[in-house]
Amino acid sequence: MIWNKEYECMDRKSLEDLQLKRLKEVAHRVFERLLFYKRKFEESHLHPDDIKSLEDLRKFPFTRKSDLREGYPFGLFTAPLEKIVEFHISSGTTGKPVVNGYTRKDIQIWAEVMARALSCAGTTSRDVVHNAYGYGLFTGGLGTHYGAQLIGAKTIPISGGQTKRQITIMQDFKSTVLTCTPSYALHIAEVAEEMGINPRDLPLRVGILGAETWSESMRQEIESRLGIEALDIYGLTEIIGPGVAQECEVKEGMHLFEDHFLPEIIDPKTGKVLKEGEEGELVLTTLTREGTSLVRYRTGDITHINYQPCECGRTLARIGKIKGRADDMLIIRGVNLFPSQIENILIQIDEAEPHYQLILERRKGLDELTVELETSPHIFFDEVRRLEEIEAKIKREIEDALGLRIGVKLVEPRTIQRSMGKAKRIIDKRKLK
Ligand code: DLL
Repeated sequence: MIWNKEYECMDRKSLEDLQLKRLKEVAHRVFERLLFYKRKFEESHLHPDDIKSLEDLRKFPFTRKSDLREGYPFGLFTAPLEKIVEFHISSGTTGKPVVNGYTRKDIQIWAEVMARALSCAGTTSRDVVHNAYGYGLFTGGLGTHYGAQLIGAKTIPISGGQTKRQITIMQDFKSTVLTCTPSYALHIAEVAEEMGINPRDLPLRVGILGAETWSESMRQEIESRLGIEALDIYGLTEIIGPGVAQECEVKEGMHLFEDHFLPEIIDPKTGKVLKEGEEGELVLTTLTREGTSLVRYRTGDITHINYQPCECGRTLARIGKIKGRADDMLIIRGVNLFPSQIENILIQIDEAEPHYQLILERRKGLDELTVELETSPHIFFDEVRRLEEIEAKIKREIEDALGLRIGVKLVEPRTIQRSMGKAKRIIDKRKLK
């Protein structure tokens, strides 16, 4: 179902005209309202009036996460504080958190893009949306909530946690759409099985899963265990939260709501804009936001873009599955590697569960990577020989695929901590020393 045909199926020329008009407005907005942008533009000898075409944006400087942190809490707001009606704050692992301030109009935009996202995954007013994204400062819960309300779907604002209760509520209220992180979806399946319930018998039909990287194999695992269609949703606090891009039933990338967010893919090293299809860092400019307008924000997320119209009828460009964050890329003895590449291999191994962590250590000056993962419950942990065989098999498969020597350690089922939100996959002990 297409929520807003006018904008989601626009011909490219009309869309580009609209983007250019909005881009000019936003460039003026940030220049006139923030000393930060005024200085930045002037240092590059640029003025908002220099934007005559969409390509002219390439001359403009980037905005980085560190800029937002320095502005904490209100320094980068592009609307007066009295117009702000809601804050969201991303926790961030280092330094100060990042804040987004929303005006009333921004909340309406958020509801609109999230209604599009939910509809893109087939949600209608007849659905019961089981919203297990965290409510609170995290954008997942409320963003999904606003979209579901706009559609008129029945929303269960359950948030994360108390998984057994979640399953009972799903059964009693006939939840049809599950919204949560992919790792939590898998945990729901696991807990249902422990309760003696076949997760495929739950009334769920589709999962709208995001907020962390997940592989194609993880999708297949979730789809077969829960008996649902699992679709990807992308977004980030700095731009709006979830609702920047959403996958449709064709499952060939996420439609990016380009009338609100203007994408570019750049080479993260040189900053040069790359061609359609080339892999690089996603850069976004907000075209309609009032509270926090951002020009050329470097998301740190690695993907590619495809401008070909989709079978589903939407003309909006699609971004590929997020491969990882530029700062998540591990470089181990010279080999570049994203955790999702390891996940893709692990999920295909029958003797192990897709619960894993990557432990990075430095031994005698060399970086060593150990993959810790749980055995399937049907493998007996006291069968030492069998465990060694499985470890060796996994080691071989990863080494063959990635050309990198690694360690593999099997751990007992349920020993790797489960997450209600984003899973923690990397434990970097090199930084702890
Ligand atoms: O995770 C917003 C969100 C909520 C998205 C619910 C989807 C669903 P932050 O906490 O600010 O916001 O984290 C943003 O998470 O820059 C990506 O690195 C990562 N991320 C978000 N969606 C995906 C996805 C929310 N579908 C950061 N695939 C982003 C991979 C994702 N990574």
